[in-house]
Amino acid sequence: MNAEALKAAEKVFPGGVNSPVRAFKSVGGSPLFIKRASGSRIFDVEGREYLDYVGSWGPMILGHADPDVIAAVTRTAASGLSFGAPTEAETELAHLVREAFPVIEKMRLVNSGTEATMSAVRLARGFTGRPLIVKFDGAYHGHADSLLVSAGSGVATLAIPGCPGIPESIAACTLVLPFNNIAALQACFEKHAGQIAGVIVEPVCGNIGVVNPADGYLAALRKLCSEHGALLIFDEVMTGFRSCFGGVSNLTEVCPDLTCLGKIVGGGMPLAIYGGRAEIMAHIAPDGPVYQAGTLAGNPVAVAAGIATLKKIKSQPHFYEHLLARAGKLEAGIAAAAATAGFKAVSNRFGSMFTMFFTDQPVVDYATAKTSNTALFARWFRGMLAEGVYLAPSQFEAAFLSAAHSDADIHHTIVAATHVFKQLAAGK
Ligand code: HOZ
Repeated sequence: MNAEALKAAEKVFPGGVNSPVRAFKSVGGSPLFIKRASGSRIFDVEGREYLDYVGSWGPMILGHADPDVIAAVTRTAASGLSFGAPTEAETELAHLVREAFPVIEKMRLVNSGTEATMSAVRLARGFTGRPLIVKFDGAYHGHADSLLVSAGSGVATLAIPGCPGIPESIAACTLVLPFNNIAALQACFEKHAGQIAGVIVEPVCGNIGVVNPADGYLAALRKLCSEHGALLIFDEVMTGFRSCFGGVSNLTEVCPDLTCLGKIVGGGMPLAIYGGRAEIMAHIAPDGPVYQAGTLAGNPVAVAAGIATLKKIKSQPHFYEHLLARAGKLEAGIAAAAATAGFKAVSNRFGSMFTMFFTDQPVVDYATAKTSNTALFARWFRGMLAEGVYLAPSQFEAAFLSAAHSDADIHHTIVAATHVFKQLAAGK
């Protein structure tokens, strides 16, 4: 049983989980303990089947246990799990990534999104010789000290006001600004002239729920960074390969100096990437003095999963057309179900990821995301779970669609949503 599995886990793990977002703290109940997954479905230890819109928090764009990815991983694992030495497969993956992200001329493979963003920030400081970093309110770039200030994701979900353990001297080097507010950034650059090393941004926010940039916002960020000699860092860990074979930089033609990738690029294995202009990457050791390393970096099994995933996407010319069409249908169907039952809700979508907020105002930043009725979200989450639909257990996250979600899955989800909203409206 999930409740018993949680009790056992609580004896050995804080909160019974190995990442806080997995606990059902803000929605109530016991987290599902997963036994296996296949395609669009996950199966828990009670033998219940769920339509999964968490997708391991984003990586599983092909669906779970995709046969081609599993074959590549199995084949590669049989030849050895880790060498701590370069392989040709790493270069193959890098070429696929460069093809998708022309802004990444050179890159470094790491193990997690946290490592990628932490290293990109260090590189920005090392390259510019400046101390300050700008991030946006509610943005979550992993859990490195300098990026955990005013963070989203689990920090927002658990309403943790400030994280003990981060020295004030480090937090003070991170300046936090509202997203979608170019005047605030302009003023910040003027106030801290010559001190800002870089601006790190999720070009589409994912960790306060999905929030899209206003028209022209990213271009204005680019312009200000260039004018003030600061690097622009796109954290595309969530958005990379979510809407096209590339990321927000491809769709907007706004070129960041550095880009961070994770999730899909590792096909469900621990792999992430940071990279960008060759001139900047030349500062990374051993070419330059900015140090960053990893025993398992470029792990062959993770690289194999990444290559298999990207190649499979690439081999299907209409992959994103189909995926985005289904995502649009799902989003519209759920929004209509909420409206028909009389709930005020706002739905934000980027490609195949989206979030519904229970509020009557446009959600454009963290402040407006927080106007959502999180108690209602929790009831909606529990209702959907009872219907066999597994959503992220937090208002401040996204739902992810995979290529394995069929039209029948979408239909089933909309029917479930209609039923749940009707029950909620009836006060059940
Ligand atoms: N970026 C994910 C949350 N939005 C990470 C999942 C985790 O923290 O476990």
